[in-house]
Parts: sequence; structure tokens; C-alpha cells
Amino acid sequence: MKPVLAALALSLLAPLAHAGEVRVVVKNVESNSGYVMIALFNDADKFPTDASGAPHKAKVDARSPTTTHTFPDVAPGTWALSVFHDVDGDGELDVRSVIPIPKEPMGASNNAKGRMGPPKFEDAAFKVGSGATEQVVVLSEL
Ligand SMILES: [Ca+2]
Repeated sequence: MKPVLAALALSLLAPLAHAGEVRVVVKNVESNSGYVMIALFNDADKFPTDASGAPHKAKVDARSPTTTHTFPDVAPGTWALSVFHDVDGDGELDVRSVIPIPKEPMGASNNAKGRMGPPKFEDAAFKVGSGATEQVVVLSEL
């Protein structure tokens, strides 16, 4: 391989080599029914519900009382987790019909809670470096 190509190959590999890992421990999962939906956001405007702002997403079989998932290859930076228990397994966060608040248990990193609304990105934000990061999210119902 020519030196230029070798340098290019290295520069392409470098971001992966420095990527971190985010281990998510979801607690207070009430039952084994449905899925635990986990989204890892780096876009504050999309957090916590617009999945287009979440480059990393996972749909994990619900395991009571604790469900875990690990996201590999997460770019270093500021991230926030949004988690909910999709109890009926329809892939969506069910909301109440009269007042639009969630009726399935949910949570966020740092266990950030919103006041009269969803949690804020800055409250849920945590840093990802090149190593492993563990976040414990305790689900609760509103
Ligand atoms: Ca649902």
C-alpha cells in the first residue's frame, strides 16, 4: 500500500478506534411483556421523542426488573438517553387520550424528569469518551 493510501485508511479507521461504548441499565421494568425501547440522542431539539435525532436505537425484549443493552461504537460527545417500556409491544409510546401524557413507563439518562413536559436534553446529557460509559435509567409512570 502506498503511504498516502495507508494514511487515508488509518484516518477512516480512527473514528471507530476512538468510539465509546454506552451500557444502559434500565431498572424498574414491571413485567416481561413487550419491549424496552432505548434511543440515544445527540440532537437536543429532537430529544426525547423524535427518533430522527437518535443515531442509536434499540428494541430489547423486556426483562423484569432490569433490562440491559449495550450500544457499541458511539462517537465521543454529549448524548442523552430516552427509554420507555413498550408494554403492549406496538412499537410506540402510548399516550392518554384526554391529556397527551405517556401511559407507558418511561425514563431518561440522569433520571432527568420534565416539569409539565418531557425532560430536557441538558438535564439528561452525559459525556461519552473512548471508553465504556454506564447509565442507569429508572423507569417510572407519570
Ligand atoms: Ca406501546
